[in-house]
Amino acid sequence: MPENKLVRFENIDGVGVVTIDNPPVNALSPGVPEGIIEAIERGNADPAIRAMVLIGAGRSFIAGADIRTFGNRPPPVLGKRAHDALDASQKPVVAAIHGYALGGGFEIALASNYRIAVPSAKVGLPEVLIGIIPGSGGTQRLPRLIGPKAALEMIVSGRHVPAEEAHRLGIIDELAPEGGDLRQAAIAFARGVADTKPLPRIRDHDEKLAEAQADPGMFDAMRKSIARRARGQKAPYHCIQSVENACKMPFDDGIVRERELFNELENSAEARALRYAFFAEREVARLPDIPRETPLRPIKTAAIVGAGTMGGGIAMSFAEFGFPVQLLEIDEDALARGLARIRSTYETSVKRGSLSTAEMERRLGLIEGVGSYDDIAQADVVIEAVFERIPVKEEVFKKLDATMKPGALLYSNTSGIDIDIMANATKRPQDVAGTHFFAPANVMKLFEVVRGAKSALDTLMTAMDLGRKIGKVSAMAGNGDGFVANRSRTPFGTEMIILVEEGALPEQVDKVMVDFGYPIGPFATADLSGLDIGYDSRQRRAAQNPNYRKLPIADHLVEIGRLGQKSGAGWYRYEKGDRTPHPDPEVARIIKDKAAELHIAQRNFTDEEILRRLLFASVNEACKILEEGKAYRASDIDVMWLNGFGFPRYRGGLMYWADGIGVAEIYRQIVQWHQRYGERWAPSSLLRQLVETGTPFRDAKPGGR
Ligand code: T1G
Repeated sequence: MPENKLVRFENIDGVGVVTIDNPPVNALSPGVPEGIIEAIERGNADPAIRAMVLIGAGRSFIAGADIRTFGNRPPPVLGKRAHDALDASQKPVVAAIHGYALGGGFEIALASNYRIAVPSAKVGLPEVLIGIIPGSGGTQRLPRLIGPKAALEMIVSGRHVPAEEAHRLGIIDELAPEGGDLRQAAIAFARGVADTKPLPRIRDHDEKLAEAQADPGMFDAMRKSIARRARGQKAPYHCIQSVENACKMPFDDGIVRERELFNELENSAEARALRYAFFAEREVARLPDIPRETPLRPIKTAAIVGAGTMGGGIAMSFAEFGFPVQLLEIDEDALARGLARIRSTYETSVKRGSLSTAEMERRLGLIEGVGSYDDIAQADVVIEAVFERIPVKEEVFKKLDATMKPGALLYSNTSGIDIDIMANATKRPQDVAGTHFFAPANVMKLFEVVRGAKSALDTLMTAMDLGRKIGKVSAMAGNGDGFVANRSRTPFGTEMIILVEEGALPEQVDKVMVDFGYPIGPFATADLSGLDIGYDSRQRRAAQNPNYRKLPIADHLVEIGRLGQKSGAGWYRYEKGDRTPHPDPEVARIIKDKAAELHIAQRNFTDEEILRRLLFASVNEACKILEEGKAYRASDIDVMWLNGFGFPRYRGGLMYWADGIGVAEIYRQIVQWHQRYGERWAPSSLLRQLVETGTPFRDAKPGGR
């Protein structure tokens, strides 16, 4: 038998140490499961071996099956799976966990007899996040180990559970000292259990399943509780079904049924789209024109200029990930309001139980309000988050240039103002770039890094890395009006209002997008963020471009004080203290009157036409962005829509969804609308090229090359 380079077996004084070595995360790529099976069988056959340890080389235990192989995975070579070999082992196997034990990796640990871990490790079954279910016994073993209720929560959420919590739950048998020698600790543990008979096997213990007999409604309760967020998806429901099976069937029958449910999903559209999103969010970190080894500037401390809603949310993002952050506001009252808003946001989370009081105090302890630029001069990075007015921005960057220590990074949270305007207000434009957060900044994951004409490579690379360090998904964007994310979204925003001019109602458009998978509709979203924000940017665009297509109905709502939720009325009306949008006949009347005034004929719309008008408009703009080289790849734009605009993840993203319809059909439709509606539907030349060459959006090259 040729030596398996991915799985090593060593006899350490009678303990067989099985090391999985498949960087970067020891995924169960072809050869790894086979190597584990061979090692376990070898240990059982070798009289010199009394017990075994499973451990991962490098930074992690096993992060699960190799996702790259999904859709064309070879059947198990040895006709059995690692967890079968573990179940059959006559000698104890100890899983020694550091880094991650996820998916199939965690299932191997669950099939082992014992689990020890360092406190910083994380375990979990995140399969639902890629549109499948655990397929190697996780849905049958975990409920037997921790009870069906706790198992349901872990499997349906897919969350990564810290080792200390897993220890409290009874998943981890022993916590090894952090920074100690896990391998040695595991070998010692294995020696200690070497003579244990019978060996503890989770599959043999049904006691905890009694919880389901006592509360048979728990499965339907879980189905009900996820109904809103799992709309249109199968995997979460298959997870619940498989755990329910565990409580109603013998172990081996449950395993067979688990595999059947898994096979139903492996190649589903939902699973393929979620896999695409998984890899797109890794690909977005690769910057073709910036060397990976570009040195990063060290960031230990941060400062935010402007304690408004965005500034406060940004400060909270830094505090959440342990960065001391100063919040600068010259006006004392404004600073007090900003700090109070942060505290009340935390208090709401504590009330909801999503944050502990101790954690709130820890984070508040990291946020310091200050009143002068001198106070922040020593910060490693400063992010400006003041009003979106050019003169105000220039003033701030002049002050930062005069105050900040040499080498400090000067970033702007502007959502669309030319970065070079801020850079040119300083004598150190190489240290300036855009770092665009999305509202609410402490919640939305997207972190758009905007490249100025003079931004240095380390300024950009450090920004990309900083985003990841504060729990965001960083994506690079070229400079220009609206950068990439907002620019690609703007035609969607314009088209939705023009549809209303032509006769669709806000509630109809919102229903179409909610049915498509959005958490809430675009008109309700606009009311949430405030209609004055859109109004300001439309005024700015109209001032810059005389041919700009005005939106009189939307402007009129703002001019009569309907600003959205914050004024109790916008596209919808709101009851006092309630955020539920109620269709408002007053809005329908305003729309009718304005359309008549503008001589716009009104008509009925099919849901499909509404969906296409909104999304095709943005697909066309995305092609123009790629054409101009303002984004590296179509999948980056998808990452932005998934993490910045709530695009339904199980649809992969705007461009991935568009590829599902096909370049030719989208082009045909856009050409038709160009003839009907004019210039705003002028097809991008890249789109035409893609049709001519039969190239899908995913392979579109920046600059159309
Ligand atoms: N398969 C293939 N490649 C993987 C991988 C996996 N499972 N996990 C990570 N990678 C690659 C990733 O693409 C990247 O590559 C590099 O590793 C570093 O990852 C039977 C069927 C483990 C928390 O869903 O959540 O088991 O870009 O940048 O931020 O029931 O990766 O460098 O070329 O994300 O430190 C279940 C998926 C599979 C876990 C580390 N497992 N991975 O995060 O690094 S289904 C998962 C993650 C399954 C069984 C079923 C994260 C991580 P590259 P990274 P990170």
